[in-house]
Amino acid sequence: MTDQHDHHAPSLPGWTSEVAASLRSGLIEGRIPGRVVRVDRGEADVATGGDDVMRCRTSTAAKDVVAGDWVAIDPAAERVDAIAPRRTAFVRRAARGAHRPQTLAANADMVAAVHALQPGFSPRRLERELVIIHESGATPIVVLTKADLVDSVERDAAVESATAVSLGAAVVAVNNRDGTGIDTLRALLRPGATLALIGASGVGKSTIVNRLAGRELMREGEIRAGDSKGRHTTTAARLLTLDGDLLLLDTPGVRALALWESWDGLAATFADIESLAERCRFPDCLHDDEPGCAVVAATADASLPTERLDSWRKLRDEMGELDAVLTERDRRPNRSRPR
Ligand SMILES: Nc1nc2c(ncn2[C@@H]2O[C@H](COP(=O)(O)OP(=O)(O)OP(=O)(O)O)[C@@H](O)[C@H]2O)c(=O)[nH]1
Ligand SMILES: [Mg+2]
Ligand SMILES: [Zn+2]
Repeated sequence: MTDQHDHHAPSLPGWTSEVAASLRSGLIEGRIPGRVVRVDRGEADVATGGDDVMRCRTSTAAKDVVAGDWVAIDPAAERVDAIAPRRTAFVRRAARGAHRPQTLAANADMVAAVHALQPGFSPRRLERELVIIHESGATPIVVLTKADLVDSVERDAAVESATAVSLGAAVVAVNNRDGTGIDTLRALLRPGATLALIGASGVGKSTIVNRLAGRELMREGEIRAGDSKGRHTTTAARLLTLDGDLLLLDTPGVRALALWESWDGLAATFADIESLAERCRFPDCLHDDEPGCAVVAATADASLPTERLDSWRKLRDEMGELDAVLTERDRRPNRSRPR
């Protein structure tokens, strides 16, 4: 290790005074700051300044470290000792049926929900992703790839549909073959800010990284005719620094995105429903079959698409079921307590 680590302004990807403040308590004697670029089989690759990357074990307190995390490491022991509080965190439910969260990316300033135009764009999946992105604290953007595989009518329809459900988020269609749209996407990035890319396997996340970088930093999936099945080319999330200090966090494709507690994210994603709800007769209206429901009324006059209300109900119920289990679990210790 070098001894040139200045704790006040190290040359780390995305370092800010805010990060310095969040790490201060972890930087006890002998510890240095770092940013996790990759986690693999319980070991973390940590950027420690310049081009230095140190492979570290993790202490018990830091075993849940993920790519993008700011950490305090013990360079002599090659060990991550503490994780700084996350400014943003992209968190899903570990698996349907599991009652624990799983963080896929930490400290992203923006998260791109990446979808392929071919075999087809799903606004319902996008809404689910937007709930998690809003809950994460990051700014959502939507990227529609493989524009070369559909005609312009189909592309424009998908852009319109994505724009309608993302309420003001930037929507960019790209063709990774000839690079169309990549400059539009690049213009949304800021030096020092981290863009995480999430989405199903095979939609082209790593290819976007390579186009933005102008060289092959990440392995891309092979083209197999007649087979659009996910092949999971990227196996671990990875933080990359491009020239110009643009930070990208490429993640492995995920098939299912079950929701963890994301009530604020749900409200932000469905701000249209939230604002209609202010005119419901009952302040605790569930927008199911209550009289005087302004949300249901809006579907009747087509100002709110029925599929959107259905989507909202589905996500609400999914989280409601999780809530019920978690509440029950929290109550259990009290029950066995002697009266
Ligand atoms: N025609 C076309 N193919 C694309 C485009 N973008 C990506 N691909 C191809 O789609 C395949 C999958 O791309 P990847 O970048 O590996 O997909 P990924 O989202 O990173 O997949 P995982 O790492 O498995 O999550 C590769 O064969 C790419 O060359 C595009 O805009 N047009
Ligand atoms: Mg990939
Ligand atoms: Zn209502």
